[in-house]
This record gives sequence, C-alpha cells and structure tokens, in this order.
Amino acid sequence: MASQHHDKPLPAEHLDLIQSIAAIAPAEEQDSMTQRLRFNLPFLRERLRCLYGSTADFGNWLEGLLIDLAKIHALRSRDLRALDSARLAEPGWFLSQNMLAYSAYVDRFAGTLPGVQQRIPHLKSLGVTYLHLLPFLRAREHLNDGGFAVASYEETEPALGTMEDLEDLTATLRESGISLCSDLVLNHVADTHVWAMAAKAGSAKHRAYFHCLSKEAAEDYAATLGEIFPETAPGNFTYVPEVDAHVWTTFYPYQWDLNYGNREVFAEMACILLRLANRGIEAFRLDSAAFLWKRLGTNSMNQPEAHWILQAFRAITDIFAPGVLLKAEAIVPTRDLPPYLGQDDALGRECHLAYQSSLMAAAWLSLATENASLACKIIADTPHLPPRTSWLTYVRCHDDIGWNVLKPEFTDGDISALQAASRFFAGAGESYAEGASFQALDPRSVHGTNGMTSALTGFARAKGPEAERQARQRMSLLYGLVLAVGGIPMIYMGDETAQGNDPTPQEHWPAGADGRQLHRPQFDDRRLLEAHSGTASAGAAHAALRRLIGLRQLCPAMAAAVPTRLVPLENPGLLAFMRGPRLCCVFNFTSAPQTVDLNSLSDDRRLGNCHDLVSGATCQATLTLAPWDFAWLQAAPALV
Ligand code: OTU
Repeated sequence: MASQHHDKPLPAEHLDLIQSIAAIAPAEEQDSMTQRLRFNLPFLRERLRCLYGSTADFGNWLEGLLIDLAKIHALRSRDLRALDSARLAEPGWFLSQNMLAYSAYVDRFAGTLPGVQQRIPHLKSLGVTYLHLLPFLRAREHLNDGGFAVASYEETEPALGTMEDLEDLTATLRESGISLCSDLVLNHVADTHVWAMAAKAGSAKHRAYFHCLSKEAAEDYAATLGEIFPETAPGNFTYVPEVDAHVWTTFYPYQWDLNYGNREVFAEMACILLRLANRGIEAFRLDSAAFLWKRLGTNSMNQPEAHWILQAFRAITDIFAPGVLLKAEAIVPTRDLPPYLGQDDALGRECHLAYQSSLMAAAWLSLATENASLACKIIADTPHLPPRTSWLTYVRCHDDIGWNVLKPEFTDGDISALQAASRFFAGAGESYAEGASFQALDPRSVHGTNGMTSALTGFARAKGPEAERQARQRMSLLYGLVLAVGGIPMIYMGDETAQGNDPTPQEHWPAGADGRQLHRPQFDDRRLLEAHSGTASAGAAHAALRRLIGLRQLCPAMAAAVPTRLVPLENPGLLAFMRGPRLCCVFNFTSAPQTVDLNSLSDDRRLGNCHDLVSGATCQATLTLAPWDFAWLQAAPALV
C-alpha cells in the first residue's frame, strides 16, 4: 500500500462518513481504520464515481457499500487483523528474494484441502512461501473449466472439504510462513450460479448482472473480439432461451461474463472478496482481469474502466483487508501489462502482482528457435516495477503457453517464428519436445501449447543419459531465468521432480477437459520419493532446482525491488541482464557452446573479474557457456 499519509483536508461530509464507517470496526482498530479510510476513500470514491456516478443516489449507494464492507471487516479474526497491521508496517513484505510461489490443484496435489496440510513439509523443503491452489470453491457440476465456472463463492467444492477446512488450512499455512493464494473468478460465473439461475427464472435484477444482447448487438461486438477457445468454444456469445438473449460468454458457454457496468455486480464481488479474505486467503489471483469491461469496436480487453474496477478493489482491500495481495491474471502483450501494477495517478493503487506472461512465452520461443532476441526485447521494453509491486515469473502454469501475447511484437505480421515454435513443442520433426498445440487444429494458426515443462524440454523423448542431461539443462535454464529476472518465481506442481505429462488416456480425462489436461496430472509421489533418494532423473532435477532456489535466497540482488536492466549482446542466442550494479545473469538458449566477453557486460568492466554463483567458478575476461547453460555472475567486490 502506498504510504498512509494524506495530503489535503477532506470535506466535512466525508469526515462524517469516515467516522461512521470507522465506528463499525473493532475498537482497537478504529484509529487505523480511520487512517486507511482517510487515505483511500477519496480515491475509491473518485474511481467508483467514474464508473457508476451518473446516478443521483451514488453517494447513498457508496455509503451502503462501505457499511456492508465494514461489517464484513468487523468479522475479520484478530489474527488476520494482526497480520494486516504487520503488513501495513512492512508493505514490501512480498518483495524479498525469499518469496517463492507454487501452484497446484487441490485434488491432484493432495486430494483435499485437509490433505494439503500434509504437503506443507514438501513445500517448506522447496522454500515455498506462497501457495496458489487452483479453484476450490463449489464449481458447476459436470463441465466447469477446471473449477473456473464458479457456482458458489460461499461454499467450497464438497469433495475437497469445507469452509472450515479452508480456514484451518490457511491458519496452518500462515503458521508455516506460507500465504495462500486463491483464484477470484470475478469476470464470470457458472450458468448454475444463483444469479444466472435467477436471471433464467425471470429476475430483471439478475438479468442485468450479465450482458444479455440481441443477436445484432452481439454481432456488432463480436466483429472486433478475439477468441479464447476457437476450437472448443468458438465465439463470445451464447444464445440462452430462458433469457431470450445472446449472453456474453468469453470463455465456455456455461461461463457467463458479469456486467461490471452494473454497480450491483461490483458491490457483490467486493463483498465476496472480503468474505473470502476473512477465511485467511492472503492473495487473490484476479482471473481474466483484462476482460472486465466491454467496449464496442474494441477487443474488450485492457479497457481503462477495467483498471478502475481493479483500483477500486485495491482501495477496498487496502481499507478492509490491508494484508491481502491482489494479483492480475492478465495474459496480455507486454505493452498492456504495466498498467495492471498501477501507473500515473494510480501508482501503487492497482494490483501488487501481475503475471509476466509475455516473458514466459518468449523464453519458450527462445528455446525453440535458439534465438533470444524477443525475450531480450521484452525485458528491455518492460518498465521498472513500481514501488511495492512485483511480477509473478513462471515457466509453466495450469494453462497453455499463450503465443497470442507475442503476436504484437511481430510488427511486420510475420508470426512464422511462433508457428515454428508451436509445431516444435508439438513434437514436429526432430524436436525433443512432447507437447501439443492448443486451440489450433489448423497448422497455419497459432494459439497455445500444452505440456509439462519436463515434456516440452525433452525428458519424455530423451534416449539415454546424455539426452536426459540436456533436457534437465534446458529445464534448469528456464527456471534459472524465472528465478533471477526479478519478481516472485513460481514452481508449477510436478516441475520439482521433472514430472511428465498426464499419462491418463484422453478418453479417461475429466468430463469436458480440454487439451490443457495434458499438463494437469496427479502429483507423482513415486518421483518425489525418488527425488529424496537422489536417484534417477527426479533426483537430479529436484536437486538442481532446490540448489538454484537456495542460491537465490542468499542473493539480495535477486529481490524484486532491485532493477533488472537488459545487457544487449551481439550474439542472438544469448540473453543477459543486470540485477543491480554487480550481478549479471547470462543465459545460452542455443545447443552450442557460446563465449561471452565479460568486459562487454558492463560499461565499467567490473564484471571482467567475477564469480559465477551457479557453477561456483571464478571467471576472468571471458566466459564460455555450455549448451543451454547459464551463469549468475557476481562482480568481485570493488577494490577500495
Ligand atoms: C484463465 O485463463 C484461467 O487461467 C483459465 O484456466 C480459465 O480457463 C480462464 O481464465 C477462464 O476462467 O487469458 O485471463 O488460454 O490461458 O483463458 C484469462 C486459456 C485467460 C487461458 C486463458 C486465461
């Protein structure tokens, strides 16, 4: 949260409102609540007025919302309110080089929410401090997009446990130094959610929670929209007889986009967020954040109003749950990413975190093409992080590698490199990869790639120890990048033992599962046992990753707030960047050894004599990186 001082006097009616809202808080917190309201309420009011202020009763509506939110805050446990206070005192708590994320499905990782408690030793052994559990709220029955079609925000998925189990889990995780991150699927609800059911039953109030359009209006919008699932769910609208309208469904037909032009939708979701925060959730992954505001004639992504909505949610959490982080899940081109971390008059007032999705895709492209130029460009084009914000850096997640985020980088429209990468990772020709293209049955189109890191880097197809060593090196290269580039690096479940694709035959996949099931396997405990015994590939991969994590923890220059600056190199197969003045990270994305003139890495030649944290070697004048190898070069201490 930005510093809590406020710089100008407030009108009397605002002070009265602040006083009445603060009076709802527990007595011991009323002073702090007053401070938080004084700092955040003017901004919150301004953003909500921009969105909803056209009605005469806006002021009464806002007061009613604040009272509802304050009542939810008043139910927040003493433990969580103590956490809020601690984080108000240390707003940069999530920027340290010790922060490490892990992402997993509850059922595949641990069976149930209580089962996750048994996995805490494993998470601690990796150094995990932030656990993203994929959707665990009650989802639409049968088809539900892996839980992203939420049927109830007030209940957990019964097979995973109860809300009490969730509270127990967050408390145990917190005691273990691990913050639970949960998806907040705020762009859409399942068509079996009570709001959709009420709309289908004739409720005009709830019909207005959605975008229910005429065929003509839907066609007008559709003219400029993209498609998320062109093969499995083409289009963005679904005709629903019960409402006799074309409902906006960006994703699957059973996922109805919410209409944030309706202030009641905002108010409902704000209360849902805070109630879930009261269960001990410490970070919210704001799913599909880019899609929140629709505008005719545009792709209805990244609209200014979408950012105002996120900024309003941030102001609300800064007031009523200041210990909570907001993470934007906006899988969008590089140029559209920085605003999600707050810019200009919203600096420090939007999300704390955002997925660095274009760097993730560019790293995979670099591996396929043995050319790191685009990854270099993305690092060069990514502005320094605003204060107290961070990237979520990752190799893989539960979704596909979305190549679309890179298309705008090819200003000449020639996306043949992306097509080649998509084919490469689908295993074409001599490729070492064993993935699959996603939503792109037409080989000329390119959309996404599915597959576990291990399968995409060559473990599955490796014939013999040398091929497997190379696969492990490629995996290490990618994790060496996301661990060093700056942000909170994330391990996707199974990568810690180089676990492969889901071996389940497609005919036995969960109902409605799409191609992303390929990288959504059950956690392989046998490989974990192997890893702990140090034998075979699981052990080597596990040891390599844990070693890099340990090295990063010892390196303050790896903290998110330390600037990342590209070091341009002639060699297109190499990627290099500085982390602060004395650490230079260099990556070889090619299958051949590459030599680097160390004096070319810094203007003052201070890296001419350095120490590679990864290999332990001392390097002078030149560095030769083996195929797919990398180095984290620490300049020798300046001679005084
Ligand atoms: C997000 O997805 C989730 O991560 C996906 O698992 C869900 O299917 C989807 O929303 C709907 O809830 O761009 O910002 O390409 O990478 O849809 C939304 C498929 C997203 C996902 C993409 C992503």
